[in-house]
Amino acid sequence: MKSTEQALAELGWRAFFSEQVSVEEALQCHPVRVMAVHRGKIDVAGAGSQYSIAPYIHDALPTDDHPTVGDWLLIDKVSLQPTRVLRRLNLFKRRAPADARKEQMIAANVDTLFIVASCNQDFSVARLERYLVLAHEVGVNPVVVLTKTDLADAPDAFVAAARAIEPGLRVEIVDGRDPASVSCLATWCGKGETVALLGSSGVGKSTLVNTLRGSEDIATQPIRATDGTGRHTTTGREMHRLEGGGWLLDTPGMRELQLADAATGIAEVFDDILLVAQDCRFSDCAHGSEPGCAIRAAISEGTLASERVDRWRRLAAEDGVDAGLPAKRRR
Ligand SMILES: Nc1nc2c(ncn2[C@@H]2O[C@H](COP(=O)(O)OP(=O)(O)OP(=O)(O)O)[C@@H](O)[C@H]2O)c(=O)[nH]1
Ligand SMILES: [Mg+2]
Ligand SMILES: [Zn+2]
Repeated sequence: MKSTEQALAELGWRAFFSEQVSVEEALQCHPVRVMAVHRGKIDVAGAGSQYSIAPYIHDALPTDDHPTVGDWLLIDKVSLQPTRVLRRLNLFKRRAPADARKEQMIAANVDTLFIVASCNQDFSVARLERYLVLAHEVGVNPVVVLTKTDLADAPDAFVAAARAIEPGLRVEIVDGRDPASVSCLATWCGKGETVALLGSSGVGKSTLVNTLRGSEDIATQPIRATDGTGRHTTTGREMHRLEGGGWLLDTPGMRELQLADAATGIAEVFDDILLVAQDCRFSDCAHGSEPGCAIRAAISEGTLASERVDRWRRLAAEDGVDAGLPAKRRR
């Protein structure tokens, strides 16, 4: 029989979480991980137990502390009410599509992010960059997973376009329906590891989860023939267990990923541009018509791609950070 510690470790429990629980608290409460958030209930799993709690219990928690998928909650052993959400290793969030002033939590306590995109007309470098910015902002290791290699005439072109975004970026290309093809992803899915899948609708996130689990449990749906977009088949965020003990967090395809407070992530993904901008004559250069602009010079010399600079400026403007540069010391 599994010990409680073993069972928790398989759910992703580690020192970072246990260190947050005092001895008295450990006597009164037990930890559970949030497996899924539905409209009417939250599914949780603990050592040897799986159950749902009603969302009304949210009231018992401070507002900032609402649980999201991947969170660890402490549950009072007697009342079976959650007492608090444990501090997170990391938290994915975005601006809510309906209200830009609000943030929406996507997932917590993730070890690896699979950024899923497909090798068809839906492929977009700008979108991949957005997800990469998010991964860097959150501090989670990203892996770009390009699906539908079987449908592409020149799959290598998609891989090259993805690799060009960032030196050293991990890019895997798969037929998401083929177990042998997706086996390259198993390295990130070890016991107790949590992998979140993000990407547009129809790119094949749920298909990957099904294939990696060797089951057909999760609903998938063909994309629209007209424009290659998905049908928003998955509607909730949910963790799925792999036989080897890892966890895949499937999410609904996003129409748009509006970043929230992503200045750090933007600076990391576009560090090549920021490095060049340090040579602009003016520290507040907007890289428009200022004299001595190193960005414009690099574009005309062909060392920076103007499309990439445009995409950087768009993201930076959207994020509300100065598209110029933090002030630096000049000689
Ligand atoms: N040919 C081919 N089809 C694929 C591949 N991966 C996924 N598909 C198909 O693409 C369609 C969409 O796949 P889903 O897994 O539903 O996509 P999703 O990303 O989960 O979409 P949402 O749940 O709407 O976000 C399905 O018909 C899959 O069979 C692949 O590698 N090759
Ligand atoms: Mg899906
Ligand atoms: Zn400039």
